Amino acid sequence: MARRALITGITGQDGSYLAEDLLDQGYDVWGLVRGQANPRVSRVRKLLQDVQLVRGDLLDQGSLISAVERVQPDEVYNLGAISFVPMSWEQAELTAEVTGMGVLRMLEAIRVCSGITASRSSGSGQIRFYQASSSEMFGQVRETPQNERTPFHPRSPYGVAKAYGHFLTQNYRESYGMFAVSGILFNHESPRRGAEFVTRKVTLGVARIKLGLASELRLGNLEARRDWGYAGDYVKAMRLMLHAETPEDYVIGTGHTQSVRELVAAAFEAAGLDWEQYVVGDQALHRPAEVDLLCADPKKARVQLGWEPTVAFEELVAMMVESDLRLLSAGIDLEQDSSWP
Ligand code: NAP
Ligand code: F7E
Repeated sequence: MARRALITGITGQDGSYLAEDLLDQGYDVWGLVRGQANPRVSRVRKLLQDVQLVRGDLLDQGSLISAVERVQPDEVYNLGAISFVPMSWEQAELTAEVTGMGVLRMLEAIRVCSGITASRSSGSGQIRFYQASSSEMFGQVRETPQNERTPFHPRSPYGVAKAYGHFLTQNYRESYGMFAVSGILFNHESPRRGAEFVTRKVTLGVARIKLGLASELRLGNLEARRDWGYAGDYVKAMRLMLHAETPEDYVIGTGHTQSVRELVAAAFEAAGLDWEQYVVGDQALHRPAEVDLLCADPKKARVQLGWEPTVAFEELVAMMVESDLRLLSAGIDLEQDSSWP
């Protein structure tokens, strides 16, 4: 019988790639969707014929228990979150509830539905759980590159909420013997990336300028450095972690780091433009506390999971610029269809 996966956050960037990957692997895929007017059709439209949807919200414990009872999953991927770091200062409590407490509610739904208690730990037919942890937990980094043993020093309410979810996942593994793991994923991008994140903001900005739809691009801190990879590669690592023999946490990234300035230069160059003529610094886009430098050490994932990134930074940027030029040239309404190149 096909393995059955339940994905929270299926309408997001990673949810859409993960659903495709699991369908390719022969899985029966279910996606948790929330709200009255959801799912946001842009990213799930093409999947609707293959994926089954179940209603639920990470803010609502009962809905998660009902979803797990209905789907009877073999694997749960918890990708749902408020994931935009600046929003976590504006709505810190909501971020704690969704991104942090949401992990507790999902783990409790699995524990309750599996009949696991402190004296009756998880058995062989257990539900395997993946938590979407983040390199934002490293924050003000203590060492470079960052690996699974690097201490956390989060710099935003988002990073703090992710650290809570990370330790809780570890705690459920140790307390109840659950197969519960966290992937500490560094920034990963794609043509389906939300327009608020810097890579997509830049590639959309470049496409607008190239097509004469805009004359400038306003950005915040150009000196921050990130380890940027391709989302399609990273979702494969999630599946590999749940197929490992033992439940362990893994750092997933490329091992290379670039500045926002380098990202901007590469994106404008991909469209044959000189970025210095168009980019305007905007103090309002700087964060209350910045994460200055992230760079992964993905050795454990390479050695133990056989995972490696396949798309280099320049290739990723060019892919996103090309995709946005195609979308905007075709006059596609970004709110409707942009996320599905
Ligand atoms: P994304 O595009 O922002 O997607 C977030 C998803 O969470 C959406 O499907 C959203 O659903 C869902 N969601 C929000 N509030 C929810 C709630 N109350 N209940 C249930 N679902 C809710 O994020 P992403 O880039 O795909 O990232 C996936 C996960 O990995 C997130 O947990 C993120 O924090 C984490 N992560 C991402 C990166 C990265 O670079 N992309 C790196 C490390 C970790 P709606 O459509 O209904 O809003
Ligand atoms: O910012 C700088 C900004 O918003 C990257 C999420 O997926 O990855 C993501 O978090 C850098 C920061 O991503 C603008 O200050 C400059 O230093 O693309 P971002 P993020 O904050 O790194 C991690 C791993 C996650 O887990 C998160 O969920 O770019 N920057 N100017 C800007 N950033 C934005 N958004 N907009 C600007 O105008």
